[in-house]
Amino acid sequence: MNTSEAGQRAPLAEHAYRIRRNALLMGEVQGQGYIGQALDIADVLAVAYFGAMRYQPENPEWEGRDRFLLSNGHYAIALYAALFEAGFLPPEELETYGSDDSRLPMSGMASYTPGMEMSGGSLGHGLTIAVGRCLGLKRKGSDAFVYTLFSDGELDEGAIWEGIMSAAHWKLDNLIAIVDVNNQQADGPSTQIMAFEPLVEKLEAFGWYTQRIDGNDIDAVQTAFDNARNHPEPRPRMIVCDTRMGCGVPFLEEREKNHFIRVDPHEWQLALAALDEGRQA
Ligand SMILES: Cc1ncc(C[n+]2csc(CCOP(=O)(O)OP(=O)(O)O)c2C)c(N)n1
Ligand SMILES: [Mg+2]
Repeated sequence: MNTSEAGQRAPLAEHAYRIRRNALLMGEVQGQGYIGQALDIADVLAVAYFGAMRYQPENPEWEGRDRFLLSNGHYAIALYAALFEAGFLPPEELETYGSDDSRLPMSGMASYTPGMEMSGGSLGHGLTIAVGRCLGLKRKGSDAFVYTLFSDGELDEGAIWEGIMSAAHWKLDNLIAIVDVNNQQADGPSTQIMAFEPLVEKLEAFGWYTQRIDGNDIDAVQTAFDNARNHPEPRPRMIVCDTRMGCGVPFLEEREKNHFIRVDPHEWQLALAALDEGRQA
């Protein structure tokens, strides 16, 4: 959590609502964006930024910070939405999303955006980069955690499994990885493209302390993050999050989808209204 804002934080669900809202506002600017993914991962990001991580938004490179590595670069819109909510970016910059010279390119670039720890785009690299960061932090005697988010489609990448093996080999208890199992990827449902189940058993067999939760149940997410941080064994920690693309906007959640959810120009405002309705419910 932001170490410079003592004690008065909005409830996690309110942060998740605002992260979803920020993502929809950015999506509306460009008329597109990976909005289904931003809506599905908002609860995880709310807990990461408001219930788990240490950081100083005015000093993004603060040495004592926990690191958040976004492996799936196409989720950048989701991370930007969280970085706005966490105070790394001023609200007026939302409308620059995806435009020339913006600090918010469609795919995450570490050198452009405060709080963005790695450049994404080519999938499958976040976990091994996180392993290197964890080793480096341990060597420096730091007690910071490295969080990395990757997606179920990335389980098809060999480098992910090298990361899984090497993190366990080096007993990286400062690594907390989150995999977003929305059962979607570019070519169809993830489980049909490349079978990865039973995922928990596989990860445990590789040596990871593994939890599987409903990634849209914010209390369950908070408990899993707490367990991951406090687990006593010298093992890396994985949180497998089952999520629903479009979560928070019922008509998008129900829409037939395949990696990309189609949103017509007039529907962005409808989506914002539907999100507001859910907030009041
Ligand atoms: C190495 C690599 N291969 C292919 C792509 C093209 N690509 C972009 S997103 C994506 C789907 C990845 O799966 P996932 O993130 O689970 O999809 P989503 O849940 O967002 O639908 C693919 C194949 C890429 N960016 N990098
Ligand atoms: Mg997916």
